[in-house]
Amino acid sequence: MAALQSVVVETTPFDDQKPGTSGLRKKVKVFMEKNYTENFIQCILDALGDKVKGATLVVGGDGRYFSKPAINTIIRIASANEVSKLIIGHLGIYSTPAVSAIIRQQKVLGGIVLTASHNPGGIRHDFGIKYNIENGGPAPDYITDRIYDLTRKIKQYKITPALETDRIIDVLGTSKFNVEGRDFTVEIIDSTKNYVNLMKEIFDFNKLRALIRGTESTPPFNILLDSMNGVTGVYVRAIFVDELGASPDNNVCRIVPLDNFGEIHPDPNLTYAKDLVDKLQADNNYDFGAAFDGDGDRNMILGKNAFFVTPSDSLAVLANNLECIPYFKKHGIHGFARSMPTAAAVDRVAAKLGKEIFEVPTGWKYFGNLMDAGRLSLCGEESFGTGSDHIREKDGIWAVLAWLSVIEHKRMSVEEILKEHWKIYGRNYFTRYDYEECETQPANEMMKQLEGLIASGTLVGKSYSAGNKTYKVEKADNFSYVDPIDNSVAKNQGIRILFEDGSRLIYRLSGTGSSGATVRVYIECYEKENVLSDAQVMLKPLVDIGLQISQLKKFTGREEPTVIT
Ligand code: G16
Repeated sequence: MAALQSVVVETTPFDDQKPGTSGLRKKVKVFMEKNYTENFIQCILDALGDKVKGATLVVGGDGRYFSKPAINTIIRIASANEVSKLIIGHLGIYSTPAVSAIIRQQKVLGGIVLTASHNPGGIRHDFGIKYNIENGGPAPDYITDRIYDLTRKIKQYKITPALETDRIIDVLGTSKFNVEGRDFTVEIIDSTKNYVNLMKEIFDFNKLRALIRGTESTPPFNILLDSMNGVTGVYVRAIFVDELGASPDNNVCRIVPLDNFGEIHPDPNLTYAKDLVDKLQADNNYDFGAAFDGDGDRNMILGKNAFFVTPSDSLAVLANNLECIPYFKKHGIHGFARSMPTAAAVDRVAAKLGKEIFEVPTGWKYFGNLMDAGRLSLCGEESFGTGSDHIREKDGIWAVLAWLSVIEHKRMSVEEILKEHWKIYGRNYFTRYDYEECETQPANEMMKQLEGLIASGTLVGKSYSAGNKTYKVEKADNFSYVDPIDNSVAKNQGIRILFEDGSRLIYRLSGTGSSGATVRVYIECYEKENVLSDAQVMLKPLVDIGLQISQLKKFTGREEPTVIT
């Protein structure tokens, strides 16, 4: 085989390649700009230093528009940078949790994940690239900071232009190349096999099959899973239809991954997964519903008649019932964790069970060290993320299997399980207001104004009233976190206004958007006895106070949020 030659291409830096909460996310047309994708890929490899030489990396993503050209670029650049092997999901498809799983199973250096997660896809919408490290989790801040630094200085990238990539990801199998005398291998593998095996090890599939199919003495438990045209479709088919006997006609929907997600917003919340909500409300034969996002790490859980489980409650309920899942019987239950804006329901479970509880900044990457140190078994975020230490990403399919295991074990409906939980622990009412695509400058000014209020010290001790409620501020700060394992510090992770009765108001700017600013306001209160009220009604006074303190309407010009969760 004649050796292929690599070349060095001169380039200039882009000033907007700072990775956000989970990787670099931009409009497709930005990634299409000359050298934009090439620069970023080269900087990821440079950030890894010498370790990249001779290394194996995993590549895959949610299959959104621009995935194929991006994979071809990665193949050519990796080969020129002395990577020895790429393991790529068939057709470029790999859910984010499945990438995490295969990185761990194959014990490789890391992976490049091509996704903008829950952001819309297609030529007019978003693309994204992120790097996951050898534990299978998103790169920590020190690596993404290094990548960003490099993107601001890059002068050249290396590439093997003659390496034939056309249709390479369409066919399972191994291709070998000689690049300047070195062996370079591309292996295209089935994207589901390893992940399905992992789920079989974690859960009792026989019990779950009996739940879904029914038995002589129990009727089928009727589920409806909505993949929202995202990547989970292939996993839903492999696990729920092929393994657990769910009906491909009645129990699953939108399971063919589309590169534009069928022009929907693949974000599993009450606004963007309204189709599923409507279906469950219209047909009370369904006992359970769940939706997933584009790359399969987020989940939304619904009960009969679309009874909504907040992600914060979902985490707490799972924490309280983990022992019915074989994986936790085998590995034990260590600590729990949640991101700072996530309601504190799981903290109460941790206290009762005598487990450690951690509060980390928003971003799954902050859970990784705790898991690697054996101090964290289960964690979650209000942003529809739930997962465990089986991998280092949140995992939508896992969350549904976990919920079905709890239901199978308790023989109760979703609503009954929640009501029982609130009776024992009280209820952390929670809602999140999103103001999407605001202008960046006024949104920044609003945050600055809040910073100023905190710095002035005038908030603490002040009382605010709305409706028939009065709340007194106990503490106000900009959240900062010291990682208990490596002592790294993450500052400015969200404005917190904490009230004497435990209620909280949190303000953050989203780190996952591709343009403009999305303001998120998180509102939480706790009730010991009054647990069956409507969350929006309960939280209305605090919402009004939150809008008053932030002057959100004045700064953003928005009368109403885009999404209420
Ligand atoms: C990403 C991270 C999550 C995080 C979320 C926050 O989610 O993986 O850990 O909670 O971003 O988003 P934002 O900064 O917009 O509030 P994903 O699903 O987009 O990868």
